Amino acid sequence: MVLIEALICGVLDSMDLAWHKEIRLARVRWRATIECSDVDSRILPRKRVHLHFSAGISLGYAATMPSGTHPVREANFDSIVGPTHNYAGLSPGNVASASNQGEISRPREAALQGLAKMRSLAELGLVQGWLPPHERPDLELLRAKGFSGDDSTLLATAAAEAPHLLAQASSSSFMWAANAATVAPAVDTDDHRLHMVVANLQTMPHRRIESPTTERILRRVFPDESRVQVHAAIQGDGLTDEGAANHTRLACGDAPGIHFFVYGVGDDPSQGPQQFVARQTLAASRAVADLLRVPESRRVFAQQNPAAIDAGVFHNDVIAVGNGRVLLFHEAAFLNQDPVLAELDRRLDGSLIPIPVAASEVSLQEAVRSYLFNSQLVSLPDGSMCLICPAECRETPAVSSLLDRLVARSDNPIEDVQVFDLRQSMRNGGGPACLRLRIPLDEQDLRSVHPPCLYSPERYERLVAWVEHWYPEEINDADLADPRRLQSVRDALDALTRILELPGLYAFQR
Ligand code: SUG
Repeated sequence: MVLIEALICGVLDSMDLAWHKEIRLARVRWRATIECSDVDSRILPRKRVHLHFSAGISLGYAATMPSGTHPVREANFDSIVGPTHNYAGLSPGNVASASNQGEISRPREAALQGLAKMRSLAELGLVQGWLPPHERPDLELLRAKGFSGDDSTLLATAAAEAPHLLAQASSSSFMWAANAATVAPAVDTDDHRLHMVVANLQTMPHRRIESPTTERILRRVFPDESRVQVHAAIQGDGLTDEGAANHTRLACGDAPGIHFFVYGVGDDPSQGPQQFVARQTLAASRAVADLLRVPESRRVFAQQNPAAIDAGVFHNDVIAVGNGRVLLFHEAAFLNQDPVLAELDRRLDGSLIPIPVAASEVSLQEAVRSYLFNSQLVSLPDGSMCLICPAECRETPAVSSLLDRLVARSDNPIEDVQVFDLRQSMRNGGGPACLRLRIPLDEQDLRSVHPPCLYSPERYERLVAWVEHWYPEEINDADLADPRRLQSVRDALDALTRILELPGLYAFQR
């Protein structure tokens, strides 16, 4: 005889708000203990059994659901790490970037670690895509700063006279795709199209150069403008935007989601961090929400705790992660935490599952060191959730035991933890969640994606072989100034555009 605790959940929701309000007929949630005989306890899931019941509801749902809306599935698009991945200490306020400045980097290992994560997520049954790297060094940045001459002269003079500028031009920071854009799926927007707003990344000089290429890439990967609208980065004084790293979509099942924007500084700068810069302003978050065409009723704005920014939490995704109805966050994440949570819960019709982590369980420093909150929290095809963590989480005892407790506890849907070695990226302050852009797609949206940018085992093998062929094992400063390296990067990217069927993507090809 085995006892199973079952969380029985049924929600009758619509994708259309008006309809949803009118005929909310059933929201049922109760716990029951079920006795099962003749069941081998070893085959039972460790935690919970989700019993989905839809009989009697689905008919009405299908009949009344507005045409043109379809359930969305989250796709993760990871950027492929670039061949000049290096540690230049370019991001003050990012503890890992500052402390690893000048370390020897290993671009080949970095790219293979990223690809291995992509394959694992695809094998878990998730929709996975990849985005091509940007060309680096970015010679346009050097020219814009007054350097001239042919490519070799440019590199040599920049290396001699402005090594810091050459480091900025050479960074592979585009690899953190969570900073590429902010996304709202069609089900959430008032024109029923998916919208993406490219992040302007204005705060850090080495990241300011990313947005034009990001925009070009996203337009090529999502070419059907009738389904996906890619917006250029916002511009204007005080509008500094770092994309999805400061944005979380929460949703109850297939219902329209709510959009949680977390900013570092609002209208009163004295309320911001004292030591490090706040990279996201409230004005920018508002402008992004407008472009995303998310109705006011589905927007929530909250200020990050300035003390957390000063402790190295340069993006909200270093201190909180959400998925579905779940928000996992450190208790030091937000200013005015209680009203923020109450607001999120209210917008989710009382269904938010908050998972606060107390400083007594995991200190802010341990959170920053382990990147616990930069885990990806994903829904698996069986409906359970899994945390995709960096290896550093298991090496930080307080975090490791928290992970075990989270999985054991029955008050949340996290049933598994998977650990990945992403150390090359982590040393620059980029964990699993930084490396990917979440793009919730319905079936037709998915069909409109440029197919070679979606995971397939064959193309994965080709990408691995491509990395192994072209990427240097190690990189040092002198390599970045070497014109032969620039040529090798271009040859590599040229080959990549054949694998991904993106001819003419790069400026040097046109
Ligand atoms: O912007 N690091 C990146 C890390 C971005 C992480 N992204 C998210 N949290 N979503 C940054 O600080 C370091 C580059 C260097 O120092 O060489 C860097 O840009």
